[in-house]
Amino acid sequence: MMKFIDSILNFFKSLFWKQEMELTLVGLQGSGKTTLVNVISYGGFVEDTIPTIGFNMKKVTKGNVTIKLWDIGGQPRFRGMWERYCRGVNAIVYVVDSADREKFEQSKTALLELINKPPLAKIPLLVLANKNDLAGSASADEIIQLLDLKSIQGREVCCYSISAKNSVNIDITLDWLIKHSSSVNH
Ligand SMILES: Nc1nc2c(ncn2[C@@H]2O[C@H](COP(=O)(O)OP(=O)(O)OP(=O)(O)O)[C@@H](O)[C@H]2O)c(=O)[nH]1
Ligand SMILES: [Mg+2]
Repeated sequence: MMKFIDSILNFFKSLFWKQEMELTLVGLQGSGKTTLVNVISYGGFVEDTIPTIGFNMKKVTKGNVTIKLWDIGGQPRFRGMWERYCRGVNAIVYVVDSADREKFEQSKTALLELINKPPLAKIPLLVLANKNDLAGSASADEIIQLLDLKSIQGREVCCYSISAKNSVNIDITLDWLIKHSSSVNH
């Protein structure tokens, strides 16, 4: 009986308490954006990702939250589109290959160029130091220092070390993201 009442309560809750959010994933090519989207939407690692040409959009539902994910190609020819797809989103997710130290400087420049665009002011930023399963990968603290994340002002900034491949810290990533969703009235 209690179970029955519980399920009825949950049903009503789901009718009235729905949230939705929109996120954009950016970062240099090969940092693991599409892999991360696959992990979030299918719950597992899909090996054969090909470089994203332009962008992909995926809608995922986690509990009462519907997340619209914009996954943008990281190759230089697509970087001009990053800003357009970041406008008005709940959060910008910036993915860094934490094992590719030679690219940190380039990654930092591309990030600063993006977030300094006036229409993107105040949008919360989550930096993900991906591929922490690889030897020699930089920790979250190192990424904060090397990408000079402390110098970013006027918005919330957070950095987690993750592995999309091994599903490490995907739970805290989703928690952070869901905290930044907005309520929708039904
Ligand atoms: N070891 C390891 N490899 C990963 C991880 N995440 C992604 N990769 C690999 O990194 C390569 C690039 O991944 P993608 O997800 O295609 O990268 P992307 O950022 O979408 O690249 P673009 O679409 O070109 O911008 C693939 O071979 C992935 O399997 C990870 O956490 N660990
Ligand atoms: Mg991709």
